[in-house]
Amino acid sequence: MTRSTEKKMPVIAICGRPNVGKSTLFNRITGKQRAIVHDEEGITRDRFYGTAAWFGRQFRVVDTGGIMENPVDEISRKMQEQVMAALREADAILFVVDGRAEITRTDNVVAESLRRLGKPVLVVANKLDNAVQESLRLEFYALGLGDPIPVSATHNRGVEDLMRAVCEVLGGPEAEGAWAEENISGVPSGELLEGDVASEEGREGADVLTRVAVVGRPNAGKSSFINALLNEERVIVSTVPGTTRDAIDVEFSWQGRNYLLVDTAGLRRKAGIRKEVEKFSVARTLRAIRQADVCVVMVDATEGLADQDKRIIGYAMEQGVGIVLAWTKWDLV
Ligand SMILES: Nc1nc2c(ncn2[C@@H]2O[C@H](COP(=O)(O)OP(=O)(O)OP(=O)(O)O)[C@@H](O)[C@H]2O)c(=O)[nH]1
Ligand SMILES: [Mg+2]
Repeated sequence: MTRSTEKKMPVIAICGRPNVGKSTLFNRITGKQRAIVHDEEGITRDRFYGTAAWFGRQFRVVDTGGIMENPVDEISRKMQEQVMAALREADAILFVVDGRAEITRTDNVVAESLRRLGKPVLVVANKLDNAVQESLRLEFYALGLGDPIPVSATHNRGVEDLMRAVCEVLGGPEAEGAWAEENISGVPSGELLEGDVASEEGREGADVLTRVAVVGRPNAGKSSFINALLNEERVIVSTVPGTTRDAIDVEFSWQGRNYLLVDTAGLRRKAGIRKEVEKFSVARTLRAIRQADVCVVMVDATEGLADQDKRIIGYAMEQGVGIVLAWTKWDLV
């Protein structure tokens, strides 16, 4: 699969309140355990893209951070901008609600803005883990966005029906092909795109694209560097160390070559890791290094080369990955 085919795929954005199971659903739809799932609010921050194939159609799927009505801190405010960017780009929107909870004020506010957006929206009542709970979906008719679809992302219930509904709302000429006999008789659930199976630990589209992992200690300036290259707020930047959590893939073309830049969570000393979510982040950063062709190791010039930087460089060298050392915050030296 080349990047140009990806560009043409319809985009499905997953949005909703914090902790309703958006990332769990994203992982189900894309058939991979890529997005970080954790029982805490506000885990996902940046936009996180993946590809999926269902019923013979291909999609780009984007997971987003939880929607908050009154974001108080800088990161939360920037998260909301990232959600808006995903919704602007979307061809269809999955509005995920907690099927076992009452409709909240935030749910209603989101529903209202989604109606105004005028794009196809499907209400996904998640966390309905068994047949008895399924009837709880009826509560969500009150959102005024049509038939709520009962799903259990954790138990993989209802995901196939959801994706069938997605194909229907997207319509278009390819949709007719989607109902060809071989697609109905085959088992379509979460089938992976060709080449994707190998890519989990392999190098997706290595022939067309150079993978560049941007790594370093927390707050070294990795995300700022990526935004500067792209000249847009693609990833969230804040002064809080540990802002980036997932390893975020960003496509980038320069002088006729295609690159996949991977913004990663900063690697701090093991002793400094206290929150469980950071362990997930570290695992994803290490994977990004293993999969990279080149690692740009960002070192904060105001702090100089620390032991932790040497460990990061050592790990990249062990993996046989090319290394570029970049000194950031040079203006402060
Ligand atoms: N019982 C049940 N739990 C679920 C289901 N889907 C998600 N969860 C749990 O809900 C919690 C939050 O899941 P996430 O997928 O991280 O939720 P999110 O909406 O992405 O959360 P933020 O990124 O923080 O906004 C985790 O503990 C999940 O295991 C489901 O279908 N059933
Ligand atoms: Mg999430």
